[in-house]
Amino acid sequence: MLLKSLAVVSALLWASTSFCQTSPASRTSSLKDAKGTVIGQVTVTAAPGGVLLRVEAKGLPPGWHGMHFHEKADCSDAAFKNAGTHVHQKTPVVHGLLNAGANDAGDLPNLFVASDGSVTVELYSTLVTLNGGDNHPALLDSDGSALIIHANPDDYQTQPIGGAGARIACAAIQ
Ligand SMILES: [Cu+2]
Repeated sequence: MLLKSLAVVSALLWASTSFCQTSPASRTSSLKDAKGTVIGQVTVTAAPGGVLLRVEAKGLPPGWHGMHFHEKADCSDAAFKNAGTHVHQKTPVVHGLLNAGANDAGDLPNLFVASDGSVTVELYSTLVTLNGGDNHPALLDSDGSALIIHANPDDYQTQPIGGAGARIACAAIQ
């Protein structure tokens, strides 16, 4: 009987603590192409030591594309130049996930779009945070940030953006 009551009490305690847990902070934004058409969705979720990024889109050119976090939550022009350069903390910015001296916080792995133009991916970056901390730049700083998809793949080495070319899709993270 005592054991049974203890089990009930611990079950109640477990239930109350799990109800008290808050879900992790996240932001979901529309992904737009150069014509301003919404072609998908980007979600960034705060994770211990970084962020989890989910990209879901349709209507992109098939194949490999560079993808980075850019400085500002501004996708207002067709070339997406208003989004600024990559998110960074140190200058000069050295780009490239395969570059030994890199300090480019906006760096991300390439995206592969299927032959039907669709893509769904989740990945993790330890180079930025959603809200700050860990001495890494915050995506949700005063002017926000943007996820930019480029026309070509990022070679992860050459400056300033690994040869990724034009900006073809943009999501304002704010
Ligand atoms: Cu970029």
